[in-house]
Amino acid sequence: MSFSTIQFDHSAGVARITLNRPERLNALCPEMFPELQAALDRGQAEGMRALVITGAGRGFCAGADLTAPLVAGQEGREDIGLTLELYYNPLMERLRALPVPVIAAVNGVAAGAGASLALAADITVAAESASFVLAFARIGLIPDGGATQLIAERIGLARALGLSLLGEKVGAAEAAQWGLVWKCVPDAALKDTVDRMAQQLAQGPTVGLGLTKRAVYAAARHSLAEQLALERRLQSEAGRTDDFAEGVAAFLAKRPARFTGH
Ligand code: T3D
Repeated sequence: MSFSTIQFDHSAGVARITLNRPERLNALCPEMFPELQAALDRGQAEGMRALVITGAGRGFCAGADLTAPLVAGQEGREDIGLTLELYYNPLMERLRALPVPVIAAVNGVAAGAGASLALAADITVAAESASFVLAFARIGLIPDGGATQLIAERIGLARALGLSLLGEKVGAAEAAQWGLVWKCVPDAALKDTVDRMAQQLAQGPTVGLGLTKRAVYAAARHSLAEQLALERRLQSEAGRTDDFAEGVAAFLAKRPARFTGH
């Protein structure tokens, strides 16, 4: 599949998806969802070991394209809920389930479902001039794309409700102070910071990192006993990898580990 609304490249284990509709602040249009899914298929088929999502131009993603809404359902009986079910939800669930780390490099405003996308990443790094705005309230919708859960989990109910109900913009520095994002960096440093991070992850013990992501996300919905049981199961898997053997051997030999991702 060739891409018209995104760019995709993959080099040395790092796949990069760039939302590429800068004139609309990379708003999510109907063509973008199949392209995003196809890019993820390609990355997985090519053995990506880390994924970066970013935006072209001055925005990260302005959420749903309000000039070309993605409507699902029969004519006259369109249902935004069905649109979510068919397009948004599968994307968010797929990012969560990807067995490799996902980094959002938030280069500018992330609004509506664009904020959800930025926060669906495992690590969100924001440029100083970036901002987050739950614009849903301004148009009579509820936060979607997982935002009602993702935001409260990161910053607590008081701030999640404030942002959701007031639709106020929060800048990257404050977002980092609140724990909404991992780091806020100077604009000029965003690309290098994220590239270095992605390379580090892509050269890491991929299976262990994927299992780590699974365990951390599962924790919020488990009792301690359930979580301990999950850790026991996933650690068995991690302990059988070549990378575990290599990590221990490298430590004992006082040399850097050479992980293969197996
Ligand atoms: O049906 C479904 O798909 C349901 C799913 C819904 C999920 C959602 O995401 S709902 C929320 C949708 N998003 C918004 O409501 C955000 C709308 N945009 C804004 O509030 C502002 O543009 C921003 C706060 C994001 C940025 O403001 P600013 O001042 O930096 O830029 P701007 O001038 O408003 O925008 C620049 C251009 O991008 C402008 O086009 P123009 O006038 O230069 O031709 C603007 O219209 C366009 N643009 C920005 N956001 C969108 C958009 N075009 C289409 N859809 C957008 N969401």
